Amino acid sequence: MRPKLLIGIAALLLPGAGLSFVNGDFETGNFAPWVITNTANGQTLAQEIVLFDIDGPGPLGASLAARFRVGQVTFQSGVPAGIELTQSIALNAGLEYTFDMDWAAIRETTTTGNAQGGIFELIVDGTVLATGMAGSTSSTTPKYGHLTGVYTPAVSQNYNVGVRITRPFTIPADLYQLVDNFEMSVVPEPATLLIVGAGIAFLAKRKRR
Ligand SMILES: [Ca+2]
Repeated sequence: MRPKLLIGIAALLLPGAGLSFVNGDFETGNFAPWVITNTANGQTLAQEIVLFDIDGPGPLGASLAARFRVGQVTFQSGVPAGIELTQSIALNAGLEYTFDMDWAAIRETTTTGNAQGGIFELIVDGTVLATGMAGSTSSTTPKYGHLTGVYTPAVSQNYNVGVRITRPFTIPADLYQLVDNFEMSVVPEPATLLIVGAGIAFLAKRKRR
């Protein structure tokens, strides 16, 4: 067998290599299998799937996205609070995973900027891989962003992967945070590829005899 073919087969056979988010683009129209949990002193006054252009002037068009209104339950100066939106994904030790997602913050009608439209953190079991901050956000100054983060688990097990959305204030009337397009890719280690590749080559050789 040719080496390129071997590597291709090895990538397919590696456990977890083909896994990704389920309903990472929210096109089912509901949240399953995502789990929404409040952070300490955090809450959301909305959790819904709506049609939204997640990158505004960017190349993406409108599609279904997850929409929230997050913030503190009780005002606490300078302590961000809100929710975590995660799902359980099996990750394998030693493989390098890249996670991607899009976020936006917008006020529906209020033209006055809210000081912090939303803080978006890409998380794996609470570990922050990347952070995006909307900053001042109004109906005329919506904010858009993309997060990319890399994670290499030490242990093969299920991890809660997703986004933490918080604000250091209580929740104003019409300020929304939106997320969409959660994606995951994995780069198998060359050493692992070699071992799996050698195994396939060995089996292929035996079969020919
Ligand atoms: Ca979508």
